[in-house]
Amino acid sequence: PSHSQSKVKLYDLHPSLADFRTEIIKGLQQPQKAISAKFLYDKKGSELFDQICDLDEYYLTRTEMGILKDNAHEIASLIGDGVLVEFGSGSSQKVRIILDAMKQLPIYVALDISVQHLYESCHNLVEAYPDLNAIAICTDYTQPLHLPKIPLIENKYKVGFFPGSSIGNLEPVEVVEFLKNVGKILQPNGSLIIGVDLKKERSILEPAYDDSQGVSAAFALNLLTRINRELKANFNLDNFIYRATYNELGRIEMYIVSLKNQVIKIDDVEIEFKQGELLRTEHSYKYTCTEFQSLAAQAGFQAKCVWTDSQQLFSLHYLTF
Ligand code: AVI
Repeated sequence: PSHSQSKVKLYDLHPSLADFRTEIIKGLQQPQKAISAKFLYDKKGSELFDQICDLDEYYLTRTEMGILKDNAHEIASLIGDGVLVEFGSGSSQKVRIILDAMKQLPIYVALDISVQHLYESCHNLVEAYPDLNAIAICTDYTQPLHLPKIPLIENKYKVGFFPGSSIGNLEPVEVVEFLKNVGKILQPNGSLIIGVDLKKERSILEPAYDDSQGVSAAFALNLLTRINRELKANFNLDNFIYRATYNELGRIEMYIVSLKNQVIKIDDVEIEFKQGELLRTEHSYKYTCTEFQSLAAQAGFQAKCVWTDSQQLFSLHYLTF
């Protein structure tokens, strides 16, 4: 029996949660209505996103897991005795594929914004890998950040891990800023393993973001339910639909569409929607390998190697800083 509870060290940097009300109202008062994708992930939203990951049409998760499995030994040897730093660790599932292939477990640092999810996931991980040294840092990894002084990892070779193609939900300019920030955390001589969804035919991409069971639609529309509940708003969900389209900018654009002219109240604030008006919930950019490598180069990363699946659906890049 292992007494692993004490093996997770938690540092809570108390990320300032953006003011939900202020950001939502600001987003809805813009000429092109838009809401930041981070607000999709309340409890229900996180559950729906997990369901999306299991959909037949959503090839991303299983394809990336396959690439990780197929190359786990090479990845493990690249990490060696370095410190593995995961950005947005969520439920820390994919990292297990790497840990399973390591001769000696690395020190694992998990960064995530949700303190409870972070701590529970690290705790479960340490249960499964009793010899793992896990450090959980609660922080908003999309904001410029410094790691606290942790003697165990200071001056050690660090390998960043950012799976899931979450990088695709940032605008390209934000990608460069984010990667610069990642580089600062990993330096000197750090490296990064990052999952990036590849450009491909519309006939594969669009169903992945608008599936036959309507889970993707429910995921987006849950944002309105959340606003109704938390901000005393009166969105009628029957008057809105979800739409996802891939366009020549190389991105999936996800929208909520108003089915009629209507005025919504958020507490005492009125928001007008025209029939057919769009509220943007997310962008999901797709990159060729060379497109992504040149973005990464702008942030000071050198492309060392890229792994893909046999159908060229998804890429996993290994970059050094
Ligand atoms: C989290 N992120 C990588 C997902 C994606 O594929 O862009 C978010 C998502 N939204 C709807 N389906 C998936």
